[in-house]
Amino acid sequence: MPAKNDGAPADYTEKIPNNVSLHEDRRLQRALESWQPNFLNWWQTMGPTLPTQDVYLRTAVNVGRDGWAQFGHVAMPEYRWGIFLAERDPGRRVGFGEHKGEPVWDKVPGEYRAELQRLIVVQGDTEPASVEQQRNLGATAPSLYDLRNLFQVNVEEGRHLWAMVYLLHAYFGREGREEAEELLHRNSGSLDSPRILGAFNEETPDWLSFFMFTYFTDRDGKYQLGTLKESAFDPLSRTCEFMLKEEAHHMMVGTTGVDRVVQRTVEVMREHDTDDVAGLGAIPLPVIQKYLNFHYSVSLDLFGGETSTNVANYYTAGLKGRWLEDRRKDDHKLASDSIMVDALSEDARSGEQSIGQTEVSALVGLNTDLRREYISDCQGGVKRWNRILEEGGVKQRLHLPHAAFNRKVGAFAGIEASPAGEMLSAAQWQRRQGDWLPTEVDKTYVRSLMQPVHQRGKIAAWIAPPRNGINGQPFDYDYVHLA
Ligand code: BYC
Repeated sequence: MPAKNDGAPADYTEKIPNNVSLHEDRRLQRALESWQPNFLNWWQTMGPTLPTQDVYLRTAVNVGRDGWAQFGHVAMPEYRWGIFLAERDPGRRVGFGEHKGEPVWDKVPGEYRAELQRLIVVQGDTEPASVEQQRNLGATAPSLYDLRNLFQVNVEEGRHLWAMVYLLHAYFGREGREEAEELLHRNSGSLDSPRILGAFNEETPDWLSFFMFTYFTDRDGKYQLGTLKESAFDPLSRTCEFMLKEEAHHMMVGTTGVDRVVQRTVEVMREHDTDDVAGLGAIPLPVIQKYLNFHYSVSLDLFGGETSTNVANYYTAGLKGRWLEDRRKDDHKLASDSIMVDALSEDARSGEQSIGQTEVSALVGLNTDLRREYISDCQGGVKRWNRILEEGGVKQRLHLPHAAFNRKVGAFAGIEASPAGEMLSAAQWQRRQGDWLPTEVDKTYVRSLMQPVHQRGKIAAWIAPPRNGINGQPFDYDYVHLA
C-alpha cells in the first residue's frame, strides 16, 4: 500500500522530506531511501559541473497557500529534494472521459496500469534529461543572478524527477522500481540509451539556447503537466499541481531571458546605428530568430502526432485531460465531436501533396488541441519581444515559424517547409535551411560570446540586466559562492 498522502505537513526531519506520511510505510520508505544514493550519484556525475560552495536557492517546504518555499544559501548536493503532493480535495470527481462524475482514484486501476506507467515514465524522463542538457552552462554564465537561476531550474527538475519516482515506487510495484532505475540510466544524447523524447536529446550548449529552451520546451512541460493535473488518478493530479507551481519560475527565466537578450541587441543596434551587431558583442536579430525557429519547432514535436489513438484512449480512460478541462463548454466526453487538424492533402489527380487540414474525431485530435493552446501561449512571448523592438525604435520583428517547419513528428515529419509554410523540395531545403536554423557559424559566434561573468553585480555585454532580483534581493546580491 502506498503512503497515506493526505497533504500532511512536510516532515523535514526525515531523510526524504515529504508530505505523504512516508514514515507510515516502511517498505516504500526503504525502497526510496535505497534509490536516493543512486539519485545523488547521478546528480554528481551528470548534474551541474561548475564547482560551487553554495547557491541562493528556493526549497519547497510545504504545499499550502502561504509560504510554500524558503530561500537560503545551500550547498547543492545537500539540497533537500522532497516529495510533495498538493492538498487533497476529498470531494474531487473525474472531470472527463467515460468515468466522468465518478470519485477520483487513489489507486491505479488494473486495466490502465500500463498506460499510466507509460505517461509517468515519459514525464519523469524529461526532468533529469534537461539537467543533463544544461550541465555545462555554469561555466559560461553571464552573471551570478543567471547562474543562480540555472541552478534553481536544475534542482527543481531534480525534484520533479523525485515526484515521478515516488509515483512509480508507490503505485507500480517492481516494474515501477525498475523504471525508476532506468530514469537514471538513460542519458540525454546517448547513442545507446537516449532520453525518450526528441527535444531532450538536443544540446543546450549556450545561454541563448538555455533561454529558448526554458521558454519553449519548459512550456511544453507546463501544458503536459496541466493535462496530467486533470487525471482521474488523484496522486498524479496532485503531484502535477504542485510541480506547476515551481514551473512558473522556469517560465519566468525563459521569458525574461529572451527579453534581456533582445533588449541588449536593440541597445547596441541603436548605439551604433546598425543592424549588424555581430562584431559588436551582441546577438543579431536574425540569429535570435533562428534559435527561436529551432526551439519552437522541436518543442512542437513534443506534443506527438496531430492525430493519435493513444491520446484518445488516455482521455476516454480519464488518465490525461485537456488544458483547463473544467472551462471547456462541452460534454467532456467528445465521443461525437470533431476537430480540424493540420494534415498533408493529396491532389486526387496529380498526386501532389500540399499543406492543409482535415477533419477528424475530437478524441484522436487531442494532441492538436493541446498544441494549439501551447502555440497561442507562445505567441504571447513573441508579442512581448516585438514590443521591446518597437519601443527601441527598431523595425524588424520576430515570428513563430509555421507548424510544418522543421518537424520530425506528426503530419509534416515527411516533408520540408519554410517558416512561412511553403512546401520545399529536399534540394531547396538543403540550400536554404541555413537561413532559418542556426548554422555552425551562428553557433560559433554565440559560443564566442559565452565568457563567464562570475563577479558580483557584473553582467556580460550580450544581455541586459534583469529588472528585479530574486526574492526581493538586488541584482548585485551574492547569489552564488563559487568553490
Ligand atoms: N519523440 O501517438 P503519438 C517537461 C512516440 S516536457 C519521440 O503521436 P502520443 C519538461 C509516442 O510516445 C513534458 N517519440 O503520441 C520540459 C508513441 O510511442 P508508442 C513531458 C515520440 O502518445 C523542460 C509514438 O511516438 N511530458 O515536462 O499521443 C524541462 C506515437 O506517438 C515523440 C509529457 O510528454 C517525440 N517527440 O503523445 C523539464 C507527458 N512524440 O507509445 C521537463 C507525457 C511521440 O507508440 N507524455 N512519440 O511507443 C505524453 O502525454 C505522450 O506520450 C506524448 C506523445 C505527448 C509525448
